[in-house]
Order: sequence, then C-alpha cells, then structure tokens
Amino acid sequence: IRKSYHGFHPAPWYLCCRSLSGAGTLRWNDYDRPKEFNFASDVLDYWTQMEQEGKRGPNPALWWVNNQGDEVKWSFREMTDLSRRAANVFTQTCGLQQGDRLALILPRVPEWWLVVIGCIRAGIIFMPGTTQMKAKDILYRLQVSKAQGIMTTDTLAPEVDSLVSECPALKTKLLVSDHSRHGWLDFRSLIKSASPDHTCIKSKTLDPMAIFFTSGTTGFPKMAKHSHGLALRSFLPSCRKCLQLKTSDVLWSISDPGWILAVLGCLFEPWTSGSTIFIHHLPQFDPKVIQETLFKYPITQCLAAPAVYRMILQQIPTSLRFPALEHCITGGEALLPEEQEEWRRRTGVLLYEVYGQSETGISCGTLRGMKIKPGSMGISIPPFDIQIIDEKGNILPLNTEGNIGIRIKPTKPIGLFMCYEDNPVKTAEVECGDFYNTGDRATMDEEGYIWFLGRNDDIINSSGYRIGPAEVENALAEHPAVAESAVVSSPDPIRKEVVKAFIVLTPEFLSHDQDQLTQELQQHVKSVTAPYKYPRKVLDSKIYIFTI
Ligand code: BCO
Repeated sequence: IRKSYHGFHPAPWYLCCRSLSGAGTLRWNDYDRPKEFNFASDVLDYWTQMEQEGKRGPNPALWWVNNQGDEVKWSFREMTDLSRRAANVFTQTCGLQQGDRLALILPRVPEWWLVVIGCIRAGIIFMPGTTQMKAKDILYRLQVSKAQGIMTTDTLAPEVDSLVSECPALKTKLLVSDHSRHGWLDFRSLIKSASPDHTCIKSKTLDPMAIFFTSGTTGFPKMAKHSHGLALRSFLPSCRKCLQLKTSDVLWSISDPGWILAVLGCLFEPWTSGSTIFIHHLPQFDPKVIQETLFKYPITQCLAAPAVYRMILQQIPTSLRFPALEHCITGGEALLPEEQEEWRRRTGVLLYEVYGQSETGISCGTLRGMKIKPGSMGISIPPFDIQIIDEKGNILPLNTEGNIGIRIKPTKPIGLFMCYEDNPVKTAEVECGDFYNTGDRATMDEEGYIWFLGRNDDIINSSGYRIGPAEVENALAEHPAVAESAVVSSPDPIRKEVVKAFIVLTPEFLSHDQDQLTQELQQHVKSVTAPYKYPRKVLDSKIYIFTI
C-alpha cells in the first residue's frame, strides 16, 4: 500500500480495487471523508509513480485523435509534468491565486486536460462552458462569477474581446492556438517554457474546485459549486462498481467538455482507475465518425448521451459489431427500452443507464453486471441515498410518483454540489426537508430501481441539453419581429424533446412570409445564444406563429 500523501488513509483507491476484485478488507468506505484530497496529487501523480515503477501497462493516460490524422498520446508522467507547468503558468505568469476563477471554454483539445488538472493543482476554480456559447452567454458567466481568467480558442476570442471592458474582474486571457493574438497570452508557448516543478496545494476535500452553470425554468443559469469531493466520489467503492474500469480499459466519453458529464467521464472516472481516456476531437457530431472510430481504436467502454446512441442506430445501417467494445453507458436524458434493446441486438453490448445533474454528478445507475430493467435508471449509488419524496420531503411509498430526492441530512454526501454560488434563495429552494430536491419526477420499485417520469418544472431536456425556456424567450425578444413569446417543450423522436416557441409578432412583421421568418428567428437565436437552444421544427417545419 502506497504511503499517504496528505496524511489520510493510505491509498483508498487501492483498497477499492481490492474490494472490487473481492480481496482485502475495506478500511475506507463510501461514507468516510478524508479531510484533504486533491485529484492531481492523490490520483494522477500516483499513476505516474506506478508507471515509473513499471506497475502499469503501456497504455497512454490520454489518447487524442482528430479527423486530420493527428494523434496525441500522453503518459501519466507527461500529464504530471505538463499539468505542473500549467499550474505554474496560472500562478506565476497570470498571477492567479488559490480560489480565483477561470472560465474554460475549449473544444476537445488536449490542453483541456492540462488546464483542469493545472487548476486543481493550484486551487483555481475552473468553470467549464460549451464552445457553442455566444458573447452574451460568456459575458453573463464572467460577470456573475467575477472570473479573473478566461481560456478559449481563436473562434471565441473576438467575442471575448468585444465584452472584456464590461468585466472588471477579468485580468488574464489565455489563448489555445497556433497563432498569437494581441492582448492574449499564448498558452501553448507558455507551457513549453514553464517550469515542471510545482508543489500541489493541500486542498481540503470540501474546498471549492469547480463551478458548472446550470439552467433553470426562470432567470439565468445558476452556478452549481462543487468541492474536491466531486473527484473523490469517483474513488469510492460503490461508485467504482458503476463502470468497473481497469488499467487496461480505454474509455471514450462523447460529451462536450463544457458539461459535468465530461469532467466525470473524460477525466475523474477513468483516471481514478488508471485507465486510458480516449478522445476524438469531433468538431461536428457525425454518427459515421463515431462508428469508424469504434472500429479503428481499441475502445472498451463508451459513455454518451442517449441521443448519440439513438442517432447511430438511426443513421448507420451497417455493422455495429465493434471489435473491442465491452461496456456502454448512457446518461443526460431518458433512454427508451426499445433503444436499449436495439443497441444490444446490433452491437452485442449492453447499454447501461446512469442519471445525474450538474448539481449531483452521477447519482444513480445500473451498475455493470447488474440486472438491467429496461426503462429504469438503476439504483442510487452510495453515499447518495435517493428516495422518492413529496413536496415537504416526506418519503413516499414504493411505486408512487414523486420527486427524486437525495438525502442531505444529517450529513450531506460527498460529491453533491455545495450550493448555488451567491444564490442562497435558490439553494434554499431545492432543500426539501432532509433532501435535495432534484426537480425530477420518478417512482422507485421494491428492488430500489428508479423509474424516471419527467421534470416538475418547465425545463426542457433536448438531446441531453438542459434548456431554460426564459433563456430562449430572452433571445427571441431581441428580434424586432417578436412582441412576445412563450417557449415550451415538445416531443421529438430523435431528441426526445425539442424547444417549441409560440410567438406574437410585432405589427410590422405581420405580413412577412412565415416560413422565411421562422428561419430568420431560428438563425437569430443561434446567433445570440448557444445554438443548441434554438427552437427546432415542431409542426410542418415551422415555429407556431400567432398574430394579434
Ligand atoms: O441541428 P442543427 O444542425 O439545426 O443545429 C445544431 C448545430 O448545427 C448548430 N450549431 C452548432 N454550433 C453552431 C451551430 N450553429 C451556428 N453556430 C455554431 N457555432 O446548433 C445546433 C446544436 O445542436 P446539437 O449540439 O444538439 O448538435 P448535434 O450535431 O445535433 O449533436 C447531437 C448530440 C447528441 C451530439 C448533441 O445534442 C449532444 O452532445 N448531446 C448531449 C449533451 C450532453 O452531453 N449532455 C450531458 C449534460 S451533463 C448531465 O446531464 C449530467 C449527467 C451526470
């Protein structure tokens, strides 16, 4: 057993491994919480040490490819070296300090991993965001979080420059690019010249680590703040039963790096087990590229939103018998039993469902090897205790519809978000008796399996994206044709739900061609906010347009 780094129990992950393989006695369980934990020093550097001692196979830690044939393979040793350099860039070159916030808006580029781990080493709170964001989305995030730093690429740098004067807290802009840009620090060059010597902070397990923006029914996205406990949770024996990753596994998580699913599936989960993270740059989603990639590379596990599997099944008629694929996981929206069955029939691999939110990470799921009940999201994963509750937080009888609640009293479980930052009202609103109320509706059966039914509010979940109607209404309101609008969810065979907009036109636009206007309004929404929110076709490829 390895020596402890910060004085907490020796190598809990190792004991977890042993417990998974049925050997050894667990000295550290789902409910213990070390005082100090840091994913960089306690996990990443551990695997670097294992590599150096020849106790881990030759698989890279990160294996990145793109459509142009480029490939990056970094070992754990290289990850340690490069992420220490990143931490030095943040603290020495940028002057960022522990507790400062960095907005991280990158596509799937290898630097994303260096930045996240570099932030964890230096205690900088990282705030991932999707590259689909537009200037207003970014402005809101920078202002509300008072971020001291932002890192992005050429594509979004002009948008950031257009709003930077409105963000007084912002003191550093970092660019990931092969070109330089005035007013921006060149991260790629800085990494090369930075020192690889860095002393990782001794983070308390409950110190803040990351902020995820999450949409609500009304108003702007809230800041769900997570502690280092989010990373620690991937370590716990029960959580590790979900994927049961081994060092020889190659996990491909197909989620945009802006979401919590990527932070878990593309980082904490695989590296906790010393597995290889596989990433395809995938600038545009293309089921054909996914199929080809699963044939070409020795990917053993795949994690993606149901819409991804659905689109592959619908758009690829040819073989889906992938040579190395053993285990598939899905989460982010509901999966239909017939989709699960078709995936099994066409690939020969079972598709296991997990459930979570930006506030919770993965909180329940069908663990690998467990009986799958098609249509169910599986069971709650300790230390989360999920119960179905009423509006007052009372536990409801089995098979009764209610809200999915996660017990927070007497003890808040590790991995659950800390609070909505600077928003005690919203934080209090989701506390319901002894539970955190997820706002999702479900039932629980006699075996503890949870059956998702829908939301208890107006949030729209379209192909795994959580969309607040108000965000779309605000975007529509900026168009001169829109006097008023109401945005709701509408069923869809591919995305399960899509955004549907009811619009009252201003008098000047009453005589306009409605098809053209529909397209114009769709383009308008795509141009002022993240395009995934745009109102898609509902009926006859049109937005419903009402006139007065
Ligand atoms: O469908 P359209 O072509 O009309 O529009 C698409 C894009 O073409 C367009 N777009 C994208 N970037 C743009 C742009 N338009 C203008 N300028 C740009 N820069 O906007 C629409 C975006 O829709 P999309 O993202 O759904 O695109 P797509 O290609 O259909 O992707 C399909 C999926 C399935 C890959 C995508 O929907 C997806 O990634 N879904 C999963 C989301 C996810 O990971 N959710 C998990 C959240 S975390 C969580 O749930 C907690 C779990 C623990």
